[in-house]
Amino acid sequence: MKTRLKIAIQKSGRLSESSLKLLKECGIEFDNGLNKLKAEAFNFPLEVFFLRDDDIPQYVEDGVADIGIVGENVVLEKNKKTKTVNRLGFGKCRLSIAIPKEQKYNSLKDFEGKRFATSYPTILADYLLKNKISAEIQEISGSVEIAPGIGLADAICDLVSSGSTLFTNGLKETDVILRSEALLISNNSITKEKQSILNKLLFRINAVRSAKNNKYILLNAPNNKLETICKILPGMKSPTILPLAEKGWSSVHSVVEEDQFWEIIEKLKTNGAQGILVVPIEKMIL
Ligand code: PRT
Ligand code: ZN
Repeated sequence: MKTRLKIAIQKSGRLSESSLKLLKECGIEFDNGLNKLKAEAFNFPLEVFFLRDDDIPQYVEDGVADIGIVGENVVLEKNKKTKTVNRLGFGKCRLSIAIPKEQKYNSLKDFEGKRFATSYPTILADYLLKNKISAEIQEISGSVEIAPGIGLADAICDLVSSGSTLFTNGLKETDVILRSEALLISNNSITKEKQSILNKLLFRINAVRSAKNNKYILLNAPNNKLETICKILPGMKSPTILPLAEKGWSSVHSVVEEDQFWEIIEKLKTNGAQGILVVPIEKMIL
């Protein structure tokens, strides 16, 4: 039987859509009909398991799945023996401490002897220990944000993304314990054959992710400005320069990183670039 790499992804939740999208962008096709527990890819040696995110680290440690996509917060909380292969850049959030907004706050010392409610007792206990604070931790599995209001705790430790859950529950963030994103984790001892499938998958993931962080840019420039313009453009190697039909002008093609994008465009304009076109890149092989 052909070897397949087994990947665990979240069945339904905040990471599901982006995990499926990533596999799709890697050109991997499978049937993910509702209520399916697993699916075999048609065009890549991959088998996909749809699981609860909390179970993924354990399944990967046990080798039931070879790899998995799961939040760093879950990986650290479960503390299983797995390795992180790649950071995936989605599912970003922070694990923070929050208290009722009317309460004064000076420093972590204010939490000495206080009661916390959290779904992340391991990470929180570790953080408090490192900061030499002794406090009581009450583990609860959901709706942590209501704990101070019902007198269950003085503070909470929970995931935050926009902050609106804290806000609507009259809480304010005091300390960020962890900044988390989705990780690709792997079993500690996968076979050579599976490792080579994983390498192929990683190659595709990296191509997809670099493409997302970069844009293809085309512009026209007078030849006497080419030198300055080429200095502004970082490019993968050096920009491509093609003569235009109009004498004394060239077309310049290059790749720019998303986070430097606006700064570069402004500089290009002030240095004589015209007709600037910016195009998304689908895949980028470095
Ligand atoms: O059913 P299953 O166990 O698989 O899913 P789940 O309900 O345990 O997890 P899910 O789908 O809620 O989250 C999956 C992962 O998404 C988490 O482990 C994080 O890695 C990541 N993630 C990113 C988040 C958030 N952002 C997030 N905002 N997980 C949860 N939240 C919750 C948070 O707990 C709080 O209730 O959203 C609320 C806060 O959001 P804001 O925008 O109001 O601040
Ligand atoms: Zn969960």
